[in-house]
Amino acid sequence: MKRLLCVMAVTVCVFAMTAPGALASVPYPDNCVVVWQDIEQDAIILCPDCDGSYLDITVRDQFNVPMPGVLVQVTFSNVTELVLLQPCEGTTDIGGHVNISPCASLDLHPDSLLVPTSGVTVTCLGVTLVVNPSPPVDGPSQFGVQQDPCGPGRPIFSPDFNNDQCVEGLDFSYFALDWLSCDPCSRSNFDRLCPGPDCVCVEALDFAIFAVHWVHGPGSPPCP
Ligand SMILES: [Ca+2]
Ligand SMILES: [Ca+2]
Repeated sequence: MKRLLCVMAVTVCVFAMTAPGALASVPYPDNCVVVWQDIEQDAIILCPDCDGSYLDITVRDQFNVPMPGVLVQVTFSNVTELVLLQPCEGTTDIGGHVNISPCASLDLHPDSLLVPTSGVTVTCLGVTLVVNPSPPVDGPSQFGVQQDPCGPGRPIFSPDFNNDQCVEGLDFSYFALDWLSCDPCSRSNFDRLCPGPDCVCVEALDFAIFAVHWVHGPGSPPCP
């Protein structure tokens, strides 16, 4: 009997030691929400001032409980022209929520007239939450990420074409070179639209988006 009690006591101790680990919270992708916000027709627009498209992320565990204080990281792939100006990551708040706004420029050759595309992966505590996050359900959906005519992944636009981390005159010269051109995948076709009966893809609405970011750059004042 004494021996049986001893075995039971050891069993209880082992269970008590292992149970917390077994019940530890881990991010559970099916319970997480990751969507792009402030995008144009599924295309990502990134600015060196970090005020372009952003990822709206909520992390929940296997019990559907929000996970506060966990680091979420975003990585881009297959886009050598993208220059991230700081780590693309953030820590969730008490509700398990974080917005991550990539701060980035492009480093395009003047002759590279087409927008680059990229895959995007969001991870938390070593768990992949999602690959190629989508816009909100009621958001833009002109192109699916798999069948985007501009390439695999999502188009990555930036009004800072030349990676001097300032949206200024040289960028305007890139835009002016593309003005009234006819290619839906033009690096300057920020809204992805080619309105009207004629093929004009880079026009006033694209300039309006470009102008929003004029003289934007990191820091304050943003541009030297
Ligand atoms: Ca620039
Ligand atoms: Ca356009």
